[in-house]
Amino acid sequence: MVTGQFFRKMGAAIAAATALVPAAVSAQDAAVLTQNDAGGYAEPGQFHLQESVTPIMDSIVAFHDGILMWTIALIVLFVLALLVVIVVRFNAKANPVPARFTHNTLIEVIWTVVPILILVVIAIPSFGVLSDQMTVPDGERKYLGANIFSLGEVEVPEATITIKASGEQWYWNYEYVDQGVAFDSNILSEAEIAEFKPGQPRLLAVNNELVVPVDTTVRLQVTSSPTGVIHAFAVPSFGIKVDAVPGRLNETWFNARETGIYYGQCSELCGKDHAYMPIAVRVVSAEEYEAFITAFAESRNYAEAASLLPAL
Ligand SMILES: [Cu+2]
Repeated sequence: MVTGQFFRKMGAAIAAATALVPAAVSAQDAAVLTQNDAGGYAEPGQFHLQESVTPIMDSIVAFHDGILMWTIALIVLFVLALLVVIVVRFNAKANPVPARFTHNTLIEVIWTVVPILILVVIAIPSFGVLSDQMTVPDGERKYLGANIFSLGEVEVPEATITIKASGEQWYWNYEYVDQGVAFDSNILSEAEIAEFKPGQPRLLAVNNELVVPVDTTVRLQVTSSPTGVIHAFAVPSFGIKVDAVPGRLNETWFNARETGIYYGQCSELCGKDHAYMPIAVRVVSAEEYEAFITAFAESRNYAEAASLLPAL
């Protein structure tokens, strides 16, 4: 759709214009960035959203760069113009005798109705993206993808893998539901990163990453330990964020198209170590995943199975 494309391009231009200050990236950071070149976490000094690797994040980026940035920019310009008019025409010198009226029915109706219309225009694609996130693909349903104005553009294959992420105090537990095997994922200290996973980002690197195959639809069930508290599972590059609630099984999905490690964080204030329970999802090739999951299901030993994957 031509208008959709135009709006998206202009929106991206506005977003880029706000990022005039270049990101200050030191040589050390640059090394880390190349290692994770798929953009699995926010870079130092970053503007704009993290790089997208899923259809859901594509639609979020399109929504943000398109209709949302346009709406915001036009409202800002309009308010600025009103302020300029007021300053120039209605200052004490230019307008010594002010008008005495206090009501104007027409203008009051307009400034009530127009914001409602703006919200409706924003809400329609927003709810489309939201329902996409919440509906696990069955192979039939169409998804919005990078062009949220042409409904039904992206096809997503049926979910073939089910993973249950459970928020614990304070780390994540992941279960490969089909195989019935689970493991804990804990944050690494800076010393541990230097020793075991050099180059991985501070406060985001974990000992055991969640391993998933590329180009595969993963059904993600999210919950919290029965005696625990509410957490939230969020991975920005995937465009997912779901509450992890004790006694409740929430569901979302992702289908990552690039290999790499994608980081996220608990996104519900959950207690003393809320900031120290990062999420790391390692997307590998189908063959690598097959070797990993077969070994893990057999040995029930994560470290042993993960040693089959290429070194990080
Ligand atoms: Cu938490």
